[in-house]
Amino acid sequence: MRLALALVLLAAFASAEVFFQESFDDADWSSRWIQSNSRSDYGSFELTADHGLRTSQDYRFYGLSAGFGKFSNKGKELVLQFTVRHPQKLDCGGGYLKLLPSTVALAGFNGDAHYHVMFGPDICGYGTRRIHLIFHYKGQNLLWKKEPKPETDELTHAYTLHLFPDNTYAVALDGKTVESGALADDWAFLKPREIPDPAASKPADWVDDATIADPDDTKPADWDDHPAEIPDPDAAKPADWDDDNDGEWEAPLLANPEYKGPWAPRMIPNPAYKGPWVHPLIPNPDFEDDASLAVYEDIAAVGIDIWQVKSGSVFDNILLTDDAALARAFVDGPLKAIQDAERKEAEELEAKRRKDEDDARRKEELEDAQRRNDIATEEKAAAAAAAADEHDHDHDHDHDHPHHDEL
Ligand SMILES: [Ca+2]
Repeated sequence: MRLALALVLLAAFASAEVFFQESFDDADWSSRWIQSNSRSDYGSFELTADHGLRTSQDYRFYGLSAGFGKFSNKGKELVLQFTVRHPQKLDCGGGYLKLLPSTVALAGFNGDAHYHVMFGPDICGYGTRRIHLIFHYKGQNLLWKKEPKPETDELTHAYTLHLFPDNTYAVALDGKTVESGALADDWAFLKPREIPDPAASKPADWVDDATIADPDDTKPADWDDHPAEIPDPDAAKPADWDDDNDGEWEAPLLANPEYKGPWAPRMIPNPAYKGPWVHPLIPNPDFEDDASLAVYEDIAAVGIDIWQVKSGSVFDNILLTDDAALARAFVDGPLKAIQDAERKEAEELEAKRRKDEDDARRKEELEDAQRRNDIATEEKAAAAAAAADEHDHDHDHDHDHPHHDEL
């Protein structure tokens, strides 16, 4: 059915160019993907029952990639979309893809390999929860200045990167744009257009003070008439105070409510102040404009290069195309169906969990009641036995000490 849908979509978007598409729905997927041998202890991927690619071992690096005929996104839109699901409640691990050039030998693909773009969610504890979007540019991997949050629930989510030929971009999560803008604004592709003029410096006589003491303000003559502290008027000399031994009695001091504090002249705006000094800018002689940011002449493979603490993440529905409508059609159609099915499954699991819990509690209550019943029965039996024993004892007593009338 999915294949039929894919064909319908392809027919509807006949002009679309699909550079790579992978849904792991046929048995040949493993012939298309190359397991890296860069490490000997890579975690292995396995297919899920519903045909997704799942990480299957905890505390492992994963290195897998698939090549395709190389293409350039120069002058075209480029859309990279894929789904990833973390049903294991991912504590720490990557869920992103990389676009690779043909110069990377896929059999040795690893974290050091050159890549064009890295895109997708990255989660580690509560500290790292971001959608990564890294572009390689002139020898550097540029980190995104923005850090939009990924989904951290257990549903399948679609991450979509949309690059436009006018050096703008948009990133969507389940079809909803989470960030967009100019590449030059959100990554440090270009050097700043302007720099502070190195020939300019703050004049030595620049006035930094916005306010000054009012020279016309003078201290009132009676300002100091009220000291900070005064003797407590309510204090009385103790009756047993001995001036000879204790010295002359003085009342303890209190804060004086009349005291006005140290005098300071009022402040007024400084007529000489011209505002903070601003370093004048000049055009940056090192600035080089570039009309083709994030343009890659040789896009030839998609790679999964991640670390996972708790495995179970499922990658699927990878699409690399120049037609956003094709990506959109997946998000609006199949993705909604996938998520609905997963919500239903989660609800059923939850209902089953509750039922199992109820059953277990009821069983325990029954067993508890049975135990109490058994104990009561045992106690009753023991009491009866004790009573009988007492009775026997009485008889014994009778035998040992015959009644007087028997004597
Ligand atoms: Ca699939």
